[in-house]
Amino acid sequence: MSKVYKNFIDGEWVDASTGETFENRNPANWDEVVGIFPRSSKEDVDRAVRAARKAYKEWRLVPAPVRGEIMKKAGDIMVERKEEIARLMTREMGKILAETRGDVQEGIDTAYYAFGESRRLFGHTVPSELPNKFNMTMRMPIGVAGLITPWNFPMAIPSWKIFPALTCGNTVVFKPASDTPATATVLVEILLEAGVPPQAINLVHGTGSEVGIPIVEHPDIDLISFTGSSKVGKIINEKAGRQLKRVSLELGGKNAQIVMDDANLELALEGVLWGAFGTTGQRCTATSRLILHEKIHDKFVEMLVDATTKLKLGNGLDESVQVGPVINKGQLETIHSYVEIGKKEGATLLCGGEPAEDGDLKKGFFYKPTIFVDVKPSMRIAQEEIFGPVLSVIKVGSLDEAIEVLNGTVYGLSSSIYTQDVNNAYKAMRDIEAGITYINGPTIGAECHMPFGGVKETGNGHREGGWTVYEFFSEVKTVYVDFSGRLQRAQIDNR
Ligand code: UN1
Repeated sequence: MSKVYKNFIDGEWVDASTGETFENRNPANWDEVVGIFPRSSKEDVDRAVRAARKAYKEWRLVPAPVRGEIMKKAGDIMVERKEEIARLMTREMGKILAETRGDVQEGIDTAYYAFGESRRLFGHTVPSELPNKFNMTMRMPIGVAGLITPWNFPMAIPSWKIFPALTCGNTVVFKPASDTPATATVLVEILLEAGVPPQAINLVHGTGSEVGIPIVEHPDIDLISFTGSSKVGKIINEKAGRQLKRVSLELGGKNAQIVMDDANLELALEGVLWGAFGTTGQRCTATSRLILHEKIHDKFVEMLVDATTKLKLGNGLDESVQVGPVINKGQLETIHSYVEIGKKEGATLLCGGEPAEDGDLKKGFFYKPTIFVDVKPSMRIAQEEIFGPVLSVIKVGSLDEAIEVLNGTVYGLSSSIYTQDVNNAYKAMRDIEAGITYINGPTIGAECHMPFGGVKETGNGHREGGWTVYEFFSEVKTVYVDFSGRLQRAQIDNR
């Protein structure tokens, strides 16, 4: 019997008001049902928002350091349950154990960072232009936060949003991806055990259109944080914009790694293998373009293909496996359709290019790590986000050309350059159009206490992670205290 999960609304574990459910299956073995989940609707969202609104009245008045202690406790529980959560996550979305352990660790780091930050929600004190007057800013919570998260980082990304939202004094309505509802449920259980007031965190399972959109459109939700595709992000921004909601969007990427002729090639090889095929290429930050200097192109491609064809695919619970399945059948088909497009566009396929179906692999959705060379920057496989293990290699003649190619997409999330020349490195830091640039490291691997986000169609200017996400989840209030005992007119009485 598969485990039956529930929503958490208004302090109770409940079924969806529709009475309907959906299944969550293991992408490495589609016969295995991980759990049965409530398929919720607008009615459930309405109840969740009412509860969160009620809870906000008290939660906003709890001292931030006390809220922070609850986050610390949640981090402690995650430490104890790390292995169990990692295993559940691997079964639910496929990535290998080393990575699901990393995903839980990112949640733990984020909890502990929130604990520290809860004592640092700084405002400013600023001199007044008038005598006997005091000016300052304070950080205020905003209200009810609607948090909509993807399946590729089932613990880390919800943690990036929920911990700072709560630490700042907001209450939460949380809709996790319907491919990873089990990990999300564990996170909510942990927050409750740690002491978050039950109505301050509400979990509503279901689809984007039936639950996500009602959250975005709900007049009593004040802010939205969403991670997902640029296509959906634009719809959300438009709908939320009509109500002037604050919206943070973390969207697509077409991240590139540049390898210069002076690079340490062994290091660059390890970087691209991890960046392109780690998490089966299913990160917003995944390396999906490799920009090679012509002087090292042929040699590097040979090293790369050799190493790529040796990667071991399989069920992520097997510790010797390096690449897990892709998330579901639909995604497998999308990836394969891009491979067909690449071939038609005239790129040369060097390895992969088809589903992997040997033995047990056919029970799940596996795709062979794929490399195209002779890719032109304008080809669709070099422009569009694929979200799978497909790498497009582009040859260039100089650093300027490499940066121009790197910048030549609508996205701007992560980027990387391998070079041992300090001048190249600084030029890249300045001229690459991306929210994140790694020097001699792959495009993946952000740390939770640093700002995370992108430029252009990757987002709308906000940053997750670090101190910057606390700016998103709080509002600045400006306070003037006049202790002169008389009316002092700014701009007039002091002139
Ligand atoms: C994502 O792909 O959506 O930097 C997030 C990284 C991870 C987070 C990725 N720490 O690759």
